[in-house]
Amino acid sequence: MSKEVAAKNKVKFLAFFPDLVFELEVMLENYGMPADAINWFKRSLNYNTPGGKLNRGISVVDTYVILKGYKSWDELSAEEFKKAAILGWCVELLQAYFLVADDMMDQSITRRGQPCWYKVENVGNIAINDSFMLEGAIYKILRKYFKKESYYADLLDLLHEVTFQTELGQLLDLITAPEDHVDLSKFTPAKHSFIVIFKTAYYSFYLPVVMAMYLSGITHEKDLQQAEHILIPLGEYFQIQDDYLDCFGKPEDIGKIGTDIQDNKCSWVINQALRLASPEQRQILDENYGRKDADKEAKCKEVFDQLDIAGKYKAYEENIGKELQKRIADTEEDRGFKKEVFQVFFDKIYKRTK
Ligand code: GPP
Ligand code: MG
Ligand code: MG
Ligand code: MG
Repeated sequence: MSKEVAAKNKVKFLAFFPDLVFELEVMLENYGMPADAINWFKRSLNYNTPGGKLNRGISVVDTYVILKGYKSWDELSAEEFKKAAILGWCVELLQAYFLVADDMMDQSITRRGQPCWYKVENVGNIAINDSFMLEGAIYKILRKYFKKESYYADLLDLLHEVTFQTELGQLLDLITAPEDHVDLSKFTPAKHSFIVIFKTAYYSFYLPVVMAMYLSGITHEKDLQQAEHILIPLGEYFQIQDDYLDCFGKPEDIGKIGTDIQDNKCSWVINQALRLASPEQRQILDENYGRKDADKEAKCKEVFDQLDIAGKYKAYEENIGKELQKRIADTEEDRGFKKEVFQVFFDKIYKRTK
């Protein structure tokens, strides 16, 4: 897909969001909510949902188009676009819910080039309830538009399962990174792998594709398994990029300021460093990692540079790229599934810098 077509699709997808905000506004009016509360919710929806790359949401529509054998979004009927776009926005609402809460847990400062929602004046801890309501919005919308569909229960089950998986990943991410006690020997590649697959891969990669599969009726058990076989390692790679960019990316590219070193996170970067460090370098990491101190953070980055973690990352990226391409090539298409679904995802994220 050309950049121009992708940009045009993004505009079309974005233009649908205000309709959903309006639907939600009417629902709150029907509960008798006062105007200031409705406005608060609208502001939270608009601040937290549409500002990112929208890859996850748009990929529901892209995947549906490919599975139906259409050449472009132009072949979608109005009804088809609406259904796919609603599911796409449900993924974006799920993401908004996670990010509002994650930024509080990670004590982050900025997100998508603006202050994190809890950092906005007069928001603070109300952001906890706002995050719950972003999640609740998903189910209000699905109830309105999908209740009569044969796959409604499957959709709900999928969302609940994937949400729980994400929470499991988040739990392990958090308890592996205690604020007051740094113990780098608790980090292992296996733990890292579990964290990133559960906190990111399921909701970001597996969820949007399976939603589009339900919508298009291509739901053979073997195809769901193929989706998992490729999308989970693809999502693991995506979160490893996120870990790498947290340390080595530019804030103006990634729209956020990295916090992983100061937050004592079991990230891909520190796991590589622990594998390669000399006893002296290990001691520097033990004494400086996971401390709320910019100078100590810089000392860790010096060790990462000495160990050429950036070079190790480039090598990892080449290898995983080849492995994923092989898995995509091996995808069976006999039941109507299309390997292009995976290829489009791969092309969007391979060697990303933001
Ligand atoms: C991203 O990890 C993980 C999530 C967004 C899942 C949060 C799950 C919850 C149940 C709240 P991250 O902290 O590395 O993301 P970022 O770098 O964008 O802050
Ligand atoms: Mg986090
Ligand atoms: Mg975070
Ligand atoms: Mg991160």
